[in-house]
Amino acid sequence: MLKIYGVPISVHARKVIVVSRLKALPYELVPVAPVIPGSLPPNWRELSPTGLIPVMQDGDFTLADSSAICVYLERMHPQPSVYPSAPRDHASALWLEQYAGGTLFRQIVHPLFHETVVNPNILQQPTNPHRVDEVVTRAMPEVFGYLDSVCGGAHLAGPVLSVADIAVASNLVTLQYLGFMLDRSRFAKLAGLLDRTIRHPAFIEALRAEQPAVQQMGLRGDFLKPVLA
Ligand SMILES: N[C@@H](CCC(=O)N[C@@H](CS)C(=O)NCC(=O)O)C(=O)O
Repeated sequence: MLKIYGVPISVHARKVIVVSRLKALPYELVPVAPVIPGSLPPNWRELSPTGLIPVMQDGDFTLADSSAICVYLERMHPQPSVYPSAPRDHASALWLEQYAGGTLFRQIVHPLFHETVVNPNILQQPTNPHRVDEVVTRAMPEVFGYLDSVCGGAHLAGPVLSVADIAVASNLVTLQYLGFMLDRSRFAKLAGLLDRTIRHPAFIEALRAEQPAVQQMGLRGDFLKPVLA
């Protein structure tokens, strides 16, 4: 059975979890939260050279990057596919997955998670309101505006759900857990994409399974009530 090291509320771990569920691959989730040093297994640096989650083990094969893991799962279990086959759709899916993990995560979700959860609850340091304000007023409009502009059809890249939709939605879910709700009137197409993506049965299962962790961490899971009802 696949082993996935990480925590389900992690943007990148969730991407891998949703892809595994979509492909009906059983997995064992081994809880590791890099921001909580006590949660790291003794061989953590061997498993994850970057120290980041997720890490996947398939027998004696280990991978420590969510994009590489999703490609591996796709090659090992091609159906249902999460990578479009048409060249432009395929390239767009890779680009938007990268944009989600790079720009959307690094400029928005990561700093807000650190300011509002890690600093006050784990490091016992105050939240920096200026940094939060900077993210909300500068980065968010630009990044959400771009993503909204590329939401042309039902999915971000090609005719069916792809890794790009999953990557973007995973970021938006964690962001909303932090209480930063997507402005649904300003970014209506992006909101529609989020709604469609998280209503995929594999995404719903993943979200349902992570709710105990959401509650335990005191995060805001109320926006998912209609989806999980
Ligand atoms: N490129 C990596 C990024 C992984 C990543 O940034 N993971 C975050 C959680 S979503 C993490 O481990 N953060 C811990 C930290 O920043 O110390 C991937 O896609 O797997």
